[in-house]
Formats: sequence, structure tokens, C-alpha cells
Amino acid sequence: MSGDLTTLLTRELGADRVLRDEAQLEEYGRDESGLGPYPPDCAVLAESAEEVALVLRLADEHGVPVTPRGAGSGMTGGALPVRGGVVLSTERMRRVLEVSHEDLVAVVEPGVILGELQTLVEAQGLFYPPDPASLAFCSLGGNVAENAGGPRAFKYGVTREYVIGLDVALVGGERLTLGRRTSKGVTGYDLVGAFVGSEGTFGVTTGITVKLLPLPQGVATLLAVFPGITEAGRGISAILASGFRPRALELVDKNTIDHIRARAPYPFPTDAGAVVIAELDGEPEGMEAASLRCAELLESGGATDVVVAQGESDRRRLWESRRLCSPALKEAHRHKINEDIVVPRGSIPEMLRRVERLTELTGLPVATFGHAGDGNLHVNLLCDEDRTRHDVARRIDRGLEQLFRDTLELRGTLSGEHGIGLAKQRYLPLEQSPGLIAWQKKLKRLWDPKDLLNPGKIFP
Ligand code: 2HG
Ligand code: ZN
Repeated sequence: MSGDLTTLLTRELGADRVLRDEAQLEEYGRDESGLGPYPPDCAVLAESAEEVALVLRLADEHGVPVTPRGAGSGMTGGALPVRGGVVLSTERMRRVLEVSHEDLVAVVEPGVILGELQTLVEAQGLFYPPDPASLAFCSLGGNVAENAGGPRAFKYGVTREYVIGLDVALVGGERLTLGRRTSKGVTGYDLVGAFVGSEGTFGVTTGITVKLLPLPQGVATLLAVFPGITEAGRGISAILASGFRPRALELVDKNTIDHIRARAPYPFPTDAGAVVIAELDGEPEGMEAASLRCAELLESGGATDVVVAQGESDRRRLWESRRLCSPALKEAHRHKINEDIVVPRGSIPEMLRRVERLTELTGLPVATFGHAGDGNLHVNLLCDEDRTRHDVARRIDRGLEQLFRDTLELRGTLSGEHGIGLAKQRYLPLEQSPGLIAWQKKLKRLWDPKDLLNPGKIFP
């Protein structure tokens, strides 16, 4: 069946757009989760909404699964074709169709790289805040699928808060336009909200309308050094309790600092037991006073030193260093099992205390960093043994289950930005009731009755 479809797609789209080479298919069977590979039967490089719809119509007629794929930067296996079939890549749909100053919106195709859109709108004095660490290579379509966030979510929120309109194609080939172009709008159900974060299981995004903000003219970035993670947690709590609102409030623990130090363009202090990066924005005149206030608050929590990044290039070096956390840990270890739990803001110090016990429980080193102001922590179990070995797998599982149980006991949630995908589906029932899972599955079946679109994801 699938072989027939590959032949048909090749005839319709041309051989250069339907990849069948083994090495290439292996690439399309991987993403940043480290799971797999799950090579598909073929990978289609769509260039238009019509072509996406065509693939979804033919796949439906042949009963073949389709897994949509953006840039492959996802961390939970959302783009992995676990049941084979077709990978439908939107990487070639890279046009920015419009940037409107008047309406404060941009309209893009799903393959547009996030960092490229940001550079483009910023050159025009506009601002698209969501900033996942993968911004140099992740695509807007993937951001929509996973409802991506990043450091600036602390003040500005995540992708869902910016996507106001979507063009989608459904299994069977029907195309729909959801949402609006206006800043307000409550006509009908909020289907844009439902599609954003649906992990590519409802439909395939072919066009995205996002709202933009005026670019803040003043920005200041501070790095606070703490003796340890407990004190850093206290510094974060001091800021949260004060009502003072930086746009980012990030934490990096000692183990992570030790992994990035050699490559980081920003010189991390050698005696740091943990660092907090705070970034403020607003009117340029207010930045000095705001930086001073922020530094005082961090010091009241126990910071031994607070440095203000000097100028744009210093700021850029600091963020480049922060964005190294994930790749540096990944390159240094055979397995980097990363999580993105979230706890309510009041429970951040308690969660950090509980995370510290994980090493003892699992015998594995743990590195923690992330968007601590949001209570969103990337807790990474680092493993240099073969994780498929029974005893190793058991220790990892015990550690993860404890992490999730602690998170939920503190009334948190399993995922703040990476989604459930393949990596976390077995833990979903720890958080959600059987009834809630059943209703979500019904919703999925409504859009995709034969379970052909990105099957085998989210639900256990
Ligand atoms: C980040 O914040 C990313 O750097 C990656 O979300 C997190 O690798 C990770 O754990
Ligand atoms: Zn993150």
C-alpha cells in the first residue's frame, strides 16, 4: 500500500521531492529527542499548501500514516514516524508572506526559521517574543505544533499567545482557515488555540498569522552568581515576590555551567555554584534604575555578585552561552534524558530541593537549568551507560517517575514547552485522569477518524 503511494507521489511531485534513499530516510527518522531512528517509507518535501493537501488526500485514500515535520528540532519525538508511512516535511515552505506595521501582524509559511523571522521584524522596529533556545534552526510550524516557549515567556508568554490565525490541511485533503487577523476576536470556538500545541495530530499547518509588538527600545541583561542552587532559588523567589517583572529569569546549575564553560563565549565565573540570568526591557531611560533594583533583589536572595552585560555584543554572548546548555550536555553524554517540568512559582525552591535528590536515587548525574521564573525546569538525567540495559532503564524510569510525582505533588505539570510526543506518553496518566485522556482521544478522532496523522503520539 505504502509502496504504491510512494510511486504515486513521485509521479505527482517529481523524484526530487519524494526522498526514498536509505540514508536520507534514516535522517527523517530522527529528531532531537535521541529516540529512534524510525525511518519512514518516504519523505515528501512539500512546497505549497496545495501539495500538503494532496499528500493528505492520497495518504487517506491509501490508508497510509503521515507524520508532519518542521525542522526536526523537537525534543520529545513528535516528528518521528513511529508507524512508518510518509514524513511530510514543510522545510521548503519558507516564505515570509507579509509583515504589516499597520496591523502588527506577520504571515508566514510553516518552514520559516524562527530566528530569521525575528531578525526581519526587528529590523523594522517590531518584535515577535517567543524565543526557544533552538531559534537559529527551529521552524514556526514546529513552534505551532509544540506551542514552543523560551526565556522571554516569563513576561511575554508562549507561541499560543501570538498565533491568531492558521491555515491547515486535514487528512483527506480538506483545507481550512482558522482564526483571524485582528487583535481581538471571539467568533466561534477557539480552534487556533486547540491546533497550537496539538503536536501535529489534528492537521498540518500551511500558513501562520502571528501578532507582533513594538520592539522594546531598552534592554538590560544581568548575570547573578550564587554559591549554590538553593540560594539561586531564593534569589528567584525574591524577584517573584517583589512584583518586579524581568522579561526572562533563567537558572543554570553548577553541573550545566561546568559543561558549557569551555565553549561559552561568555566567561562564566569559576566559583559559581549556580547562576541566574535576568533580562529586563522597557524605555531606555529606565534601564539603569531597573537593573539596580533587579540586582538588589537578587542580592537579597543571596547572590554574591551581579554583573550587567555591557552592550549588545556582550548580551548576545551571554545568551549564546545559555543556548549552549542543551547541546553541550548532549554532546558530553551518551544519553541526555531531558525533561521540562513546571511547578507553580511558589514551589520553585521546594522543587529544586527535590531535584537534588535524584542523583542519589538513580546513581546518575543530574544537570538542571531553564526558565526558573516560570517554574519551568529542564531536569536532565545524564547517562553514559547503555540505556536499553534492563537495570539502567529501571534506574532512569525510577528517577523520571519520582521527578514527575514530585512535580504533580506540588501541583505542577509534566511539560512546559517540549510536549508529550513519544518520550513522555507513558507518564501522561500520572497527571491526567482516564476521562480526560478519553475526551482528548475523541477530539483527535474527530479530525482524523482513521488515526493516520502522526499516530502513536501523546497518549499511552
Ligand atoms: C532550552 O531551554 C531548551 O535550552 C532545551 O528548551 C532544554 O535540552 C533541554 O533540556
Ligand atoms: Zn527551554
